[in-house]
Amino acid sequence: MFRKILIANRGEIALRVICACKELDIATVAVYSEADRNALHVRFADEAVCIGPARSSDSYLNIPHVISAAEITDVDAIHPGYGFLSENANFAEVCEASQIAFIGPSPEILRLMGEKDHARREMAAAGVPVVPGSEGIVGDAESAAAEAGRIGYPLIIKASAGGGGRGMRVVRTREELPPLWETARQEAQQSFGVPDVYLEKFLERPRHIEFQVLGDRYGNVLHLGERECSIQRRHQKLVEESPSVALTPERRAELGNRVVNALRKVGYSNAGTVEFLMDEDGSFYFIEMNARIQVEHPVTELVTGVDLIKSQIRIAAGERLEAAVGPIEFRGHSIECRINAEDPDTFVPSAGRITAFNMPGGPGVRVDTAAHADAVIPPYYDSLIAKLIVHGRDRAEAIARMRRALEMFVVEGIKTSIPLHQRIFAEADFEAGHLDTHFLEHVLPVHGK
Ligand code: MV4
Repeated sequence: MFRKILIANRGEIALRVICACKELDIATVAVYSEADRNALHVRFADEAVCIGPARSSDSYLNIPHVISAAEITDVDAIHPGYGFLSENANFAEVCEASQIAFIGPSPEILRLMGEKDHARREMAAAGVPVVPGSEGIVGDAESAAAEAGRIGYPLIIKASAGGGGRGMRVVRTREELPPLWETARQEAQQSFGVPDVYLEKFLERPRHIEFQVLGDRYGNVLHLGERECSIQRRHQKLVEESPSVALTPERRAELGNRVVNALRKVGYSNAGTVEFLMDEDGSFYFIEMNARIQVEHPVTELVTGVDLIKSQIRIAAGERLEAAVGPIEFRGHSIECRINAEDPDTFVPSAGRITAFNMPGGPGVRVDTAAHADAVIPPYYDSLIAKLIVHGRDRAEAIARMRRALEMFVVEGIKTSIPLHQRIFAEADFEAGHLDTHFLEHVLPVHGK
């Protein structure tokens, strides 16, 4: 097992990784930017190294600075958390070259999954249903038109290097294709440095459902069920739950098996998430794979009993899957609300000092956060300040717990999304499980777009 791990991240996920290390009796090194000197991940790590100015590109994204911190503290592994360097194949390669274990998939897998058209082709070849679309990237306007004619309208143009919605364009008619194909390529070039785009049939009102997977370094892979993440705005998820009300046990087993078999074929190791869209008619289509631990991993932890971060660490240290994961027991229902430091009506980020802070507790409630009374939320990073996660014997109990926990969650001094979550949990459609990716626009018209 590792002796010492550097956590190349900040906020709640850095603290979450520190929790796992403490339970495994592994020493921890925090890295921090000048804006995070007084952050809790710095306080609770055994050692801490400042890696640069507030801006992410000067600190948390600066590979030489992170590797230097790892070298001088003599760690044997780095946990990248999510975001920042977590899916950066070059970073994983530099870690390997420096004889530091990267707690995540291999650089080859990171590269494959980072090129969405390649991931799509690989998963289709391995028996996972994908959205009907183009064979790889479409390199010129003529082949785009030909492919589009074959796929039919509406369709969606996606950047191969994209993710999180950037570089996407919905095309409704033949006439719209040439200009939108051009702007999508320009946006892809600007955002990712690569102009490559591909085409998919556009699904109008899909659900977003993803499978959590774990693989070891010996070819073993398992899945830990799904998460329903349909409630999102501008590709930022707001509420996630497990299990999804849209899946029967048979369907879950069938899709889960396909996912596991495909990832065995590609040699996937460590934690990952396979994203699907579910059509109105119940069909499932793979869209992309996230080769990292995700923000919403706690809902899977609460319904399976598995500690995903400890599993990641054990797998990276060379343990076999069964030992690394431990017993799995699917039980009850879990829901997470992402509490953001932002105006609940306009979604404008709200940085500043937290003057009062009360976290809910009691049966079935978990809060993952690095926020506290008197903490200053800097304006430089993601606005997520806490994850409120509940567990209940069934969905109704989980919803009741979330409602009372939201009521008992007090954050003063900055604006938060708590009031928005309270409106979501008051909706009849939410209670009935009638969800799709347009839920927010239709249920809360002011919050559309
Ligand atoms: C789609 C889709 C419909 N059809 N792909 C959004 C984030 C990225 N992971 C994939 N996304 C989507 N992919 C096909 N073939 C719908 C979404 C989508 C979406 C698209 C445009 C505007 C808002 C959206 C909200 C959620 C999902």
